[in-house]
Amino acid sequence: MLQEIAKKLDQAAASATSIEQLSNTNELSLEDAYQVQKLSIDERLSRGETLVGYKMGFTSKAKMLQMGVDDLIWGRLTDAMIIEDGGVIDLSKYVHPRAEPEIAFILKSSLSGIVTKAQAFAAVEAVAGAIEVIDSRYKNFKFSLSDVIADNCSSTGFVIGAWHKADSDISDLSMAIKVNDEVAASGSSSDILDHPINSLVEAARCIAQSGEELKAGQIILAGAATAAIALVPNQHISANIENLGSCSFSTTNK
Ligand code: OOG
Ligand code: MG
Repeated sequence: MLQEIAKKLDQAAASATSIEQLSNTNELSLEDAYQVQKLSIDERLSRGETLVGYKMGFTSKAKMLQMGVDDLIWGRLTDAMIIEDGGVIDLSKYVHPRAEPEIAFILKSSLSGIVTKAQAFAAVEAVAGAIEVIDSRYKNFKFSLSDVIADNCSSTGFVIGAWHKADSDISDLSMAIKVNDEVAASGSSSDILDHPINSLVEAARCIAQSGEELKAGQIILAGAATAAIALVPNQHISANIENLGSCSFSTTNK
């Protein structure tokens, strides 16, 4: 049964079509929802995609308020989700995509289970500003907590800006997302669990519950600092993050 749901979600993502919320007929336990997520990612891995890291979700008040959900969630990132900085995304490949400004970490050593902030910092190779493109496979971008977890936490793409030294101060950086050079939403890196490093600490803890660990070379997205912005044709989307610079992408004309 979980395998069937995983295939349905994988197909919905691959074909950019929306489906009814699972919770309308059958509310999964959180454990089953994470199992569905894993099985649906296994479908992608069996097609040749590779796991490149993880993303954290609902790590800021702005996101929790926008989506009406108030628990941390995590999803998996594959190489097929990488959008080049300055690249163009084809809107026909998404259901109803949105973009949000994030902070990314790349690790130089593994992190697993309960770790201190100091241990998390020590595992970081570099930090960067990033944009996550999310796309719910559910109608109207509405979901319960278990729905969104099963749907790999709406993961669909991400842009990473230039990498900066691991000891860069990321405690309280202004973060803005711009549409065609106008600020559409802004916040601070401190809006992400008070400090984005706390998101990495949480990532290590949550992912260990599924028997996995964060590994050297993997990328972790700390979660958006602001609400997400709906994508439409002909936009230039950029994230400007104090001291970390900017990164961007554009949308196609339809
Ligand atoms: C779920 C993903 C949340 C974040 O950064 O908080 C997330 C969603 O909003 O669809 O990626
Ligand atoms: Mg996000």
